[in-house]
Amino acid sequence: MILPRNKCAVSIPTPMTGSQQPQVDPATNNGRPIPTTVAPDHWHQWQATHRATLCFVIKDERVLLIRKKRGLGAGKINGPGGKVEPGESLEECAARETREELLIEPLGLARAGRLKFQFTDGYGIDVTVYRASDFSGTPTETDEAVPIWSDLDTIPFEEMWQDDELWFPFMLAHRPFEGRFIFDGDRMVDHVLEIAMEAGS
Ligand code: 6OG
Repeated sequence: MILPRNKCAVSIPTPMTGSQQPQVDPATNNGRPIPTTVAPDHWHQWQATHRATLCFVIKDERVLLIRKKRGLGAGKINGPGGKVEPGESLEECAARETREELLIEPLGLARAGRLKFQFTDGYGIDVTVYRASDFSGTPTETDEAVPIWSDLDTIPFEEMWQDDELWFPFMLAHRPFEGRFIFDGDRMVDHVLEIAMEAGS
């Protein structure tokens, strides 16, 4: 795999199933090929069904997570986040979703990385991850989420999406990351993670 000079790749091999060729499904991806592996040539024309964000408040050696009550990944532990609304910037989306789901205002937002997810049923979601260094207000349960503080050394990855364990350490280390993932339902079937060599902001 050829990577930009300031990137390195971390990839744990996963078994590939099915055809190695991109499939065309006009119903779900505007006629564009749907990637079936993370090989770069499958992603040149990739367009997500939705753009979305995640926001992780990290303070005093703890990270603020949620138990998600509805939407994609309901029942799992994740960060607050959701789909970008028309006219909204990614950062505005991350802050709004955190306000709506936990009734707090995230402060000191910084872009941490980007995750491109292609599901085998044709759905694709392009997620920008933010870190926040502080917040105002009190994390509160809402219709959408239950707040959960986790120590950084006991993050409950077994209750999170399978990809999280791969990129979380780089988010915590302020190392910008970019990943591409193929999911079959809940199961990650292929992935690649590219990490910037130098720490970000
Ligand atoms: P709503 O349905 O809530 O937007 N999301 C994922 N997050 C992680 N960590 N791993 C995945 O692996 C994910 N797929 C989606 C992005 C969906 C929310 O779910 C996140 C959004 O915050 C497949 O509007």
